[in-house]
Amino acid sequence: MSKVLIANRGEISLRIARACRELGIGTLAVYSEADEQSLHVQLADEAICIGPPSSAESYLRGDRIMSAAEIADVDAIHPGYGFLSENADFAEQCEACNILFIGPRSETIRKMGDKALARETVSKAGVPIIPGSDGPVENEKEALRVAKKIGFPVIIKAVSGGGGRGMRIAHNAVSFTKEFLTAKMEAEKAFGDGTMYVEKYLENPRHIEFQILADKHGKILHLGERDCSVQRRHQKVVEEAPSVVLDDDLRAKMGEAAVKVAKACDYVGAGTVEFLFDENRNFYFLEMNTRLQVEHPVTEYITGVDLVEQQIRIARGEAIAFTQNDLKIKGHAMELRVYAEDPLEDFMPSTGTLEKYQIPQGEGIRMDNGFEEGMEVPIYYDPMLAKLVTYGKTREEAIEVMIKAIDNYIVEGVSTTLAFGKFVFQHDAFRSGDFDTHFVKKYYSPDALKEETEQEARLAALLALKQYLNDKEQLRLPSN
Ligand code: MV4
Repeated sequence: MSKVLIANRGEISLRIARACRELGIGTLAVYSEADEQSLHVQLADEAICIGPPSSAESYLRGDRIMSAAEIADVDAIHPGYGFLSENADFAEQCEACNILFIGPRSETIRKMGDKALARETVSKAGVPIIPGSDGPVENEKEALRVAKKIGFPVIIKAVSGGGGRGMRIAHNAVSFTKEFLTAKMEAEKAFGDGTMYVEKYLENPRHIEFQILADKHGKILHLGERDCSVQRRHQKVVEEAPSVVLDDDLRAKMGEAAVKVAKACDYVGAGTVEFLFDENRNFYFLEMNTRLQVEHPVTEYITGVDLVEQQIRIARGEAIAFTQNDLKIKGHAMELRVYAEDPLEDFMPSTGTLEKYQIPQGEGIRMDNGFEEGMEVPIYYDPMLAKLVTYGKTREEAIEVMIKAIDNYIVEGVSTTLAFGKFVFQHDAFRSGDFDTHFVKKYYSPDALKEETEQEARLAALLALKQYLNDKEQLRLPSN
């Protein structure tokens, strides 16, 4: 493998380019007209413009990306996350053109992309799934029959959904049909596919996902879990590894289940098996993500494994060079996704110029960042600025490093979610580990954030005053 096309932008594009460089592999960046000045274009060895700013006309255009791959004569394409990363047709085109797709085979992506088929596959492999319909339901009548059988509340999901879109909860038979038809209509509009299935609704689950790696020689390993329970409207906010709720025994059991899932779909590469985890410590398969995830750095911190390097080695046919037993979880890592959004204005995207942009650095801090001072935050894409990742020997230490790092992260010109992140890390429920997927809804409000920020400002003013008075004393300045 001598040249890789990176079919992405932002921080993940930089992350992949660095891994390629370390392995002595050349890189080709692709970019939209809005990204001409961006860091991912500057860092790559070569770059090709693939279209106008909108994703639909650039980063989502498999045909244009394939043309760039042919022109520059690359050996492989790394899709990153989002965009074409879970597009089975694109992976299939790569296969047909003899370009390595750095990810699983197209059949695997297709199978796991159909959420009902994924459930069936996983269940056959002996991994627990949430009680629900056997495959998709024909219509609202059949769906209601299933709902009555498994008992309310139930959740209605789209077979082509995932990540929370096209989902509806029904609490009783009276509201069921309306919710079902609304969800179906939304799914038709969003995915062009209104095929639905039904599951028992778990009320207060935690979201725990396992990282797996599988090579082309049949070896499959898991790299422990990430707890991604803190999210806001299906958008992850904070991720950590390991989870406070698992012990070694349960970690081994869930890890084994994740490996079974990977085996059941002939997985190759890096993947993630998502589970819901309930109050009775039961776990259930939710979905499999057939890509590198945004939050992969927390796993890298606690295992010492470079996941992008492993993806590349696996794609070029190497066997994984370590065993399950070699993998030891050490310390604790936290990730905060920093978005250009205003937490006081319902997380409205905030675009503009980064008038000031100073990122924190130091022991136990990793910044996966895509921006520099003076750059514009474009309106066309996901507003994530960076991932702030911290490490400590203990969870408490990782949190302390995180809070200091947030304080040393200076952004002016656009609003960010940094203060919201600090709110999470300072919250008793988060610190005690007693939280679930409803954390943000339960505890966050703009007023709570304002209150905390004001309290901190008062404290800072008091400290400054005290310092001033001390200094005055020591300097023996005349007091008038
Ligand atoms: C669920 C659920 C409760 N019960 N399924 C949301 C995203 C999509 N991947 C699946 N999701 C859920 N499915 C059953 N049977 C609750 C959620 C859910 C959730 C899951 C993980 C992380 C955050 C979440 C927030 C709200 C709902």
